[in-house]
Amino acid sequence: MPRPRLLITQRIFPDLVEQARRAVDVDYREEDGPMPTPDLLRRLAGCQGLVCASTDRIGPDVLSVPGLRVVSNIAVGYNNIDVAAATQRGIVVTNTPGVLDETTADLAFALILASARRIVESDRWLREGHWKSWTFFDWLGADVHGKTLGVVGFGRIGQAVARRGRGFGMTILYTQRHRADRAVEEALGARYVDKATLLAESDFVTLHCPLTPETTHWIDAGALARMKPTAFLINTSRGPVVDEKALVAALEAKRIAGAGLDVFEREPAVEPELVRMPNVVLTPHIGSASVDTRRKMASLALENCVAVLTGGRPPTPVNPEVLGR
Ligand code: 8YV
Repeated sequence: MPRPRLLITQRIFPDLVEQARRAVDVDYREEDGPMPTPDLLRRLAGCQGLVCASTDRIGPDVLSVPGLRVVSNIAVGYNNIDVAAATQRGIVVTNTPGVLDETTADLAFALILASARRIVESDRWLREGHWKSWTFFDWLGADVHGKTLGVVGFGRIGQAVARRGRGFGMTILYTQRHRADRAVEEALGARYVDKATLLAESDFVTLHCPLTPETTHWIDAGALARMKPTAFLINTSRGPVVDEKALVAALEAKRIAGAGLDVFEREPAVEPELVRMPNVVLTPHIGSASVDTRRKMASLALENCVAVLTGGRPPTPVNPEVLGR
């Protein structure tokens, strides 16, 4: 029996690759960025496992490679993978939930603080040599402590952000399809509200839902119109949850106060108007980007992939029904 073989589409920690090589053969693309599909299709031939990132589009073409058994995403979100097509072909899909919650929540809170307290804008101004004297009215921003935090999507990451909000004495509102356990609500002092209430009452609206047809453009012109003119929108989930053109229009019309955005509709492209706006903080999809967390993500993704290829059970499958067969 030849050893199973997996393909890793981009550069990760080399010692983790070496570790995987003890169990399976590995084709490792030691380059950054998404793997061009023709290369992916060519190199995947003869592999049974694929370890990819959310920048790799895994559609029916990739899933039709003969012998492919598992697609392991180095991400918690898996909207880059056609899971229905994978399930239909009996291919296991796995993701990396749990290991990046706190790191992503840290970034969401950093964007809340940075946008409210104008940290990036004032840093830029200081570096440009504009600081001649302290003045009473310079750089007045908004308070974060004691304000109302509206969490959209109250899963692990949303709850981790709510916990941080509690530490800042904030009132916590949340919305999602189903109400959370009462014990969770109580522990976080969080109140379940509908979309309209959350938008109308929150000083910070922070997005933590997965990207699905239902959440695409969840924040549109109508939603932005319901927000307070003093409110900020924070997005560390997926870009298309926000209608970016509607957001630009709302910011230009001062219908909301500002935004902190880590994800964009057409990454790596960003609306040029957003780049020019001083009241918007922009980061390049770095929600999970700490050394420790990226190690945990890559490690879990490899563990998932190797488990399937060596007859074990992957710890975090997305379509466990395939394993039951
Ligand atoms: C990933 C993410 O780093 O986990 C996710 O869903 O968005 C990030 O943590 C990124 O998607 C690369 O795969």
